[in-house]
Amino acid sequence: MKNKDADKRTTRFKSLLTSPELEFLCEAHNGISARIAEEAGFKALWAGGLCMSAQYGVRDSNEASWTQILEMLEFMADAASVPILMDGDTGYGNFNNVRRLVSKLEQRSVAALCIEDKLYPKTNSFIDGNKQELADIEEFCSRIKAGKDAQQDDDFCIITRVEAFIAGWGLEEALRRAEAYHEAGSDGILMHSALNHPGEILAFKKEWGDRLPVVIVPTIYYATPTDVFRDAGVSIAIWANHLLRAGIISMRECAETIAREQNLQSVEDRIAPVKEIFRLQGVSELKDAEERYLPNRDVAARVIVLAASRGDALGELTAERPKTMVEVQGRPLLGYIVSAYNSAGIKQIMVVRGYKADVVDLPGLSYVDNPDYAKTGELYSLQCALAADTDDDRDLVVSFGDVIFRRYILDLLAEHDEGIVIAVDTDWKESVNRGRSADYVTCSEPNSRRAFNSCILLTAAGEDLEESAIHGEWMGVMRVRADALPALRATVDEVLDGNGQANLHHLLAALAGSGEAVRVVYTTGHWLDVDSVEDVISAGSFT
Ligand code: SPV
Ligand code: MG
Repeated sequence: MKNKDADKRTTRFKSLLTSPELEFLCEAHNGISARIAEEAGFKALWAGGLCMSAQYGVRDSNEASWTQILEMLEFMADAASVPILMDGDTGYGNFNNVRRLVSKLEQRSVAALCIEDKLYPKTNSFIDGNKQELADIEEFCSRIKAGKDAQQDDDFCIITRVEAFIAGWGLEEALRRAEAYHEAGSDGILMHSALNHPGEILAFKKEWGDRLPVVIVPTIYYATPTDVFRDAGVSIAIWANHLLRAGIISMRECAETIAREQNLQSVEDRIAPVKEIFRLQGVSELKDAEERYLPNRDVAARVIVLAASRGDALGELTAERPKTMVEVQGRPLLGYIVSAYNSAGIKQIMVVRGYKADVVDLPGLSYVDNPDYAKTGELYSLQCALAADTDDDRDLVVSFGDVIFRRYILDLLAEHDEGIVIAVDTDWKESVNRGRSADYVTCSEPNSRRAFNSCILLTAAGEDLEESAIHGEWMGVMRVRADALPALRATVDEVLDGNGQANLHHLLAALAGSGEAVRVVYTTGHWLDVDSVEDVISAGSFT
């Protein structure tokens, strides 16, 4: 269950503040630093004005607007699950600005706010601190009261920061202010000091006792052993700027090195791998979510293109190259095939090569060779590819290196849910008339208007079907859904076992015969099987 009360970030922050233990907050200034600090084990984060403005490249003088800071806080609260204490500077104005700020922080799951008793626009405490003017106590108390009244969640905390020591006032002023803020409803006092020892802080704590939890920022008195704070009963110590300072050194070193060396070799091992960025961004969660939410057919399929044969009928045209590399208008057939797939969003294409394998070398494809191409048929090439590509989580499209087709045919195949879907051309008579061998099919129903909406299944396939039994010609494109891949693999092996020279129509026939539903999508034209020199010429007008 999300958002259980005890689990709320406000509640978690409040219990850190009020626990008797000394707790630590680490600075973070954007989403990725928030995640890094959380992973390092910090139970809460400090969104400090100094680092938040520095990451925008501006001064800690309210140059970044409060909404710009808020925008970044939203990313931080999304990136980390631990509570965040926002350094709200002076509250960006008077009581009215503070109450609006509190409600916006609550809306963005920021657990707590710290405001300091100075005037807007503020300056960082370490820049001429003793020239800084403090707020009127009564007016500042109205900021605290309005903030506390505005909060919806009882556990939202407002920490009040006393700048008396910074501005050069003494212990008495520090105590007077802290007590006034206590009475105004503050949940804790952040007592700041710019000395290089904890003298002011310890003196305050001694007088203050446990009236409210005390928070400190030991940036300048960094050398003080932490046990000193623990023994004094401090509630929270904030490491306020250390991730940004670490980043500055690392980034500068890296930038200077690669600017000087003009290559990346000497830095590569000293910087986080890109995979680490992905991990911090939570890329794996997105992958899981895609599996849960995206319909399978939207996951781009992978492709096997069978292109091992020479294409003897093309004569001289294939003396130096296989048919798939024969050029039409200056571009090989394979190029057109790849374009059709790419435009359907499919990039993972494996090509089975055989004849003149080394000539088949278009970039961006993967290749597997069928060294026995001269003695084997199409199905053996498919088996070679299936052995090399075992990624059966994704649908597979199989087609030929000499068949070009319009991209919409791929979309048609993807529309259906059956395990195997094939595109069948109803204009098969042309092939019969030309006496060319083709992969004819018989289906559960011939094409007709009535067939438009029915589920047509393949019942037989072959090159020598009786004309009276032919309903169409397979276009040489088939889509196999991931869950049908085991059946496909088994049938490929089985058919090849009986016939090493089997072609794909043998596979189709075996699948249909085995009861595997092979869905037929009827269509007409918009594809070309390049078998002859005339076909190459036609291909010129097709494209
Ligand atoms: C900050 O981190 O922005 C602080 C602490 O306010 S200090 O920089 O010490 O003022
Ligand atoms: Mg600050």
